[in-house]
Amino acid sequence: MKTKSMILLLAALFFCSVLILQYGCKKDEDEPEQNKPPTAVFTIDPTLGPTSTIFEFDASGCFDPEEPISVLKVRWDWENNGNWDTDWSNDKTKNHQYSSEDTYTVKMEVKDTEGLTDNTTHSLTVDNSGGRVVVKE
Ligand SMILES: [Ca+2]
Ligand SMILES: [Ca+2]
Repeated sequence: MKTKSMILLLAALFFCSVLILQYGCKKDEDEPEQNKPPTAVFTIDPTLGPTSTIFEFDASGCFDPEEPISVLKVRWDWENNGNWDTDWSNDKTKNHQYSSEDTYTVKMEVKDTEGLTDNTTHSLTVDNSGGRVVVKE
């Protein structure tokens, strides 16, 4: 009777070990470390001004599910012409001045350390009229 109990106990222990091992392995398969892309966010201050304006661009609102903002890199295209005007940088703020009046679309791209990216655009207006409305009489 005692031997039978021992065998049952050992069998139970073995069965439990197999279950634990299987669960452990399965858990690893179900939760691979999957990197997700960052999210591009930036602000422009001001969004309207004359050609003397030094516009300030701030991408410190960017975020990533896995990594802190300090390791994310950003780059800028001041007129969204497809040519990046800055190199990748950890510095999230930039200044830029426009030499001619126009409405510009600014594009910013953010990249995490594994190379996943996101980008977004905002527009600003360079206008030397001072925002005055010209009224015709
Ligand atoms: Ca990421
Ligand atoms: Ca450009």
